[in-house]
Amino acid sequence: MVVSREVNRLSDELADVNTTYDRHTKYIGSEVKTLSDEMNKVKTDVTKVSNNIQDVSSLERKLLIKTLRLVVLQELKAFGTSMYTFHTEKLTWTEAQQKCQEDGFHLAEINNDNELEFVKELVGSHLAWLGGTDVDKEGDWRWVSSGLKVMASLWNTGEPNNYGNQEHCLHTDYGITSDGLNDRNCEDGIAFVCELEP
Ligand SMILES: [Ca+2]
Ligand SMILES: [Ca+2]
Ligand SMILES: [Ca+2]
Repeated sequence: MVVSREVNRLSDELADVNTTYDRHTKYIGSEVKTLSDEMNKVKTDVTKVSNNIQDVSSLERKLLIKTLRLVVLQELKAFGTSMYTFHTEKLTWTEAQQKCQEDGFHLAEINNDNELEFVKELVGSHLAWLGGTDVDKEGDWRWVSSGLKVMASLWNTGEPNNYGNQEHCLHTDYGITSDGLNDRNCEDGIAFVCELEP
């Protein structure tokens, strides 16, 4: 009888050990699965990041080659810390801004009198778009690249006049009778100046 009781007890204990073992095995199995899922996620993230880096470096390479081309062709002018390109191709204000942005530039923003003199020299008597507009709020002239107000001293006498209620874009106007900036219909096609800030 004693032996049989002992056998029963041992057998119960063995059953307990087996249950505990099963529970632990299941737990470890699920932990391993979680870890392996996380590892896979990390691997995917690493692949994504490395693809992004490749995209960025190929984009930078393209921009660098474009910039070098401009330097070689002597089309890139430097003033202060910025670089500029002057385009005689006649585009609307929006098209001109897009063209500048393709090269990482924006339509030029005049921040002081010296920069104005430089741009004046660059464009000569060409009418050329700059990056100012009052399209958001009539009469509130702003540079789109910084959001700063356009200095009142930059305008030609009598401008901006918002002629026909249709003049919301800013351009250079240095002619026989003009010596400053003018507002004009943004849909007109004229030359333009792009600026690249550091
Ligand atoms: Ca500027
Ligand atoms: Ca206007
Ligand atoms: Ca005008």
